[in-house]
Amino acid sequence: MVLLVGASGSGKTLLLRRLNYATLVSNSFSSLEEPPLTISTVGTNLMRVLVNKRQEVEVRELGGCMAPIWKNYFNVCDSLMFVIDTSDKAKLSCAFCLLIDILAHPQLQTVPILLILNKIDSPQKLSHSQLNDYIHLDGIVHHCPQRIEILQTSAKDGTGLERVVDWMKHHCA
Ligand SMILES: Nc1nc2c(ncn2[C@@H]2O[C@H](COP(=O)(O)OP(=O)(O)OP(=O)(O)O)[C@@H](O)[C@H]2O)c(=O)[nH]1
Ligand SMILES: [Mg+2]
Repeated sequence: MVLLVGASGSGKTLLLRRLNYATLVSNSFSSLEEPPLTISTVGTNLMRVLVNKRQEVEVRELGGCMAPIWKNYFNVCDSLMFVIDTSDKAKLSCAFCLLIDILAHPQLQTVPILLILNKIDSPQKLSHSQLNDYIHLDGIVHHCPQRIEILQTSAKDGTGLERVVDWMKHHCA
């Protein structure tokens, strides 16, 4: 089981729907339709993603508003994906606090983690190096015991989603 977490509005539900649709229905990450409307996840949202021809992985999104009880799911996860909205400077400090909490949690010390810098299609997006200036992202990653990878995505236009599936293939299957 993969956990998908991140602040409210960072794009988890859209990302998960895209991954589910692209791997199990359309078999393509390009020519995506307009993003479907999403509503804030109050609770959790479980979907399957096909990571290779025969193997499906279950991904459970935990809504941002559920952050105080995310920890109740840490004992059932093999890996974790954390989504950051790169287009919203005002919410970066919230993302930072949530991320630090996750990385420091005793049950997650050996869990592989994918940091997803989402919404890179947005004109307001902050680059990886700007995120380093704001929340010292590479420093955080460098000082953690977990194996952490960072990918940039747009759940809106599909950029980077194949690489997310690739990561899942190696760390979740
Ligand atoms: N421009 C752009 N918008 C995105 C992207 N990903 C998600 N969004 C939009 O961001 C808004 C919030 O997306 P959700 O997927 O509902 O966010 P969430 O992380 O699931 O939020 P919670 O369920 O409240 O925790 C929606 O309007 C999405 O269409 C992206 O890559 N680019
Ligand atoms: Mg959601």
